[in-house]
Amino acid sequence: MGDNAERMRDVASQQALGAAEAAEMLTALDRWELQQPQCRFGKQGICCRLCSMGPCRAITTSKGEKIGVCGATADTIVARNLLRMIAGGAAAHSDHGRDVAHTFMLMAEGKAKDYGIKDEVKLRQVAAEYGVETEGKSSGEIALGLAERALAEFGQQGGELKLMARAPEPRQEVWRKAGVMPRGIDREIVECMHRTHIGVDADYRNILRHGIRTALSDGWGGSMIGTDLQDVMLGSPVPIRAKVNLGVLSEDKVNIVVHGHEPILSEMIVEASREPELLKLAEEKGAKGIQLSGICCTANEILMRQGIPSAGHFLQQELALATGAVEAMVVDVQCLMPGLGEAAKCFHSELITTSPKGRIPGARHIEFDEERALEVAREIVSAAIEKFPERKKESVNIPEHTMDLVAGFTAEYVFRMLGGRFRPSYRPLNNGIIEGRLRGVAGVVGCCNPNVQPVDYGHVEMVKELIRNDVLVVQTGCSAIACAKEGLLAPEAAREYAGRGLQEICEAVGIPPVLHVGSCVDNSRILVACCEMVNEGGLGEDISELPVAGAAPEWMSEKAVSIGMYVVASGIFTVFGAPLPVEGSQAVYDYLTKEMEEEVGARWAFEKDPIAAARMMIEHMNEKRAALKLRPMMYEEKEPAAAS
Ligand code: SF4
Ligand code: MSK
Repeated sequence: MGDNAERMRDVASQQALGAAEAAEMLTALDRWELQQPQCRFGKQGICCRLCSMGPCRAITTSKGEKIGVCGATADTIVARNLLRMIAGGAAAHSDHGRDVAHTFMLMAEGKAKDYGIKDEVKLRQVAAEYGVETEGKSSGEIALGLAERALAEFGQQGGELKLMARAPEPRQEVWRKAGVMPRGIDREIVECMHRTHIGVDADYRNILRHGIRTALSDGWGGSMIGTDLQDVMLGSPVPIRAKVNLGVLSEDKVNIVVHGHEPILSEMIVEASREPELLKLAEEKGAKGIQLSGICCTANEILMRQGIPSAGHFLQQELALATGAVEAMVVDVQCLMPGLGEAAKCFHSELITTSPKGRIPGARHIEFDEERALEVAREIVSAAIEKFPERKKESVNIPEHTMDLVAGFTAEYVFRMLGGRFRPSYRPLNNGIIEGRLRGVAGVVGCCNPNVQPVDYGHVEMVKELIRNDVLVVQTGCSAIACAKEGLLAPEAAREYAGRGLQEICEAVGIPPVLHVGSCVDNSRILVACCEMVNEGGLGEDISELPVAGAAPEWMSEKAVSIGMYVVASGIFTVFGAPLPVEGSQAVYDYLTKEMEEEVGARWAFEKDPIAAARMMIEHMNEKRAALKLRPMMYEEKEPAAAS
């Protein structure tokens, strides 16, 4: 297997890769090497197995056309495959949102007694948007009304999703005109599956437009509902200091690592892990306490709200186990590697699945029940404690590295904070852009992927290039964790890495140049922040006029595809590192990278070199600034940096 310094960027992960090798534990990076060379047809999106006349690879005929047995062209096959990816991603986010709404309903009905209303202001604000009567009503009554309306969005059959109305009016008109306004969340996802069944939709543009509609139902529907109701029920995050990387695991405490995406159970595990009885039990078993940490977006959720440290991102899940110090890894849904089952067997670690939707062979299953949430959490924490005596000291290898970060920024809090506590407003942010102190805002999000090595290279180099050119960066998901490990999410990073204009703003307000806004569903916060920027005035009438851009330099999941599509469809130029699997169709490629601009005011781009990709984003912001006739930037643009 390769040189670990060339495989992963951070030293802690390199060390853990060494520990995995010593324990003969295969990681995703090892399995990725075993997969080389990967299938060219799959990469180009021209492999179809939608019916059993196939599987077909779009084969070139004597007339030069690429077709499958049924006559589907490469354009049709590529578009259908992409639509199914969007359906998968939107389904994952939206089912998360549905589960949150379901728990919210149980809470409002008094059945999920361990939950309550933690953000009354947001409850009233969101309820009002949904048309729920708030005047003279108790928070319980309002919550019940909101739960009913939010849940109804999933099964809605016609009309428009409620939260689409958060977008500026011209944006809504763009969606209506293009025929991509989502009608109901589940409806759009089901229709993806219908249209891609053999013999239905063969027009690639028609297929892709439904992809846009489905992705919008994720970003402005399922994901936004998830974020909003989580904030109301679990509390809206506020900036909080914490630590990140594998070194957050403890040598002498019971280590519990929560992993996946939904904070509903993990919030309860946080509570249980602080209970005196369980701390006493841990001591009785010889531990000095309980160390809770997280992986992936479950980590981001409890990091944002509780300051619980993050042990790492998607490609560090097996590495956390390789430290030999994890008593229990508790997983819910999404981004859980099936390989965890085998990895856990190399040590004393217990892998605990908790969702009926996400079971893994070899794992113990303790099923979550919203109506007994804290009780289930206690059971899980006890199970972890019981494992502590089995830990073998000689197998423990915890890398020492950790990094400080500040997380917990939201659309409501962060930009208003720029306006100070007593004058909450987006005005200072907009003014910073108008005056040329800030070039614009970039959302850099998404996964990490063994296709980009050393892992994290794409995120870190892109973000450094952006902030040194006075671009404020907002992040979610694994991208945020990757940059946090590098120290980019600490306030001190402004002085070290940011351009002078961004530095002045960060120092005046006391924020890092890179803001952690949450988990994958929380990309909806970025959409809301863009709406607020437009509403504040001075930067055009629509999101597509803003000097903003999006990126996912190391994307891998279907969710990332859905996110990319709804971000572009919301009017934001977006660059992915590796191209989507569409290169088998020039027509689909052109639709995404050119035609979408005419239809929705923004387009996709693909660029593997993260610095070159950052320059594309900077160039885009410069063009938008020029179109808005904003003042020239106060400080000069810098020449592209050499990779660090
Ligand atoms: Fe082949 Fe058409 Fe069946 Fe796809 S749907 S497997 S292209 S015959
Ligand atoms: S966890 S979807 S690897 S960002 Fe949200 Fe990370 Fe991507 Fe999963």
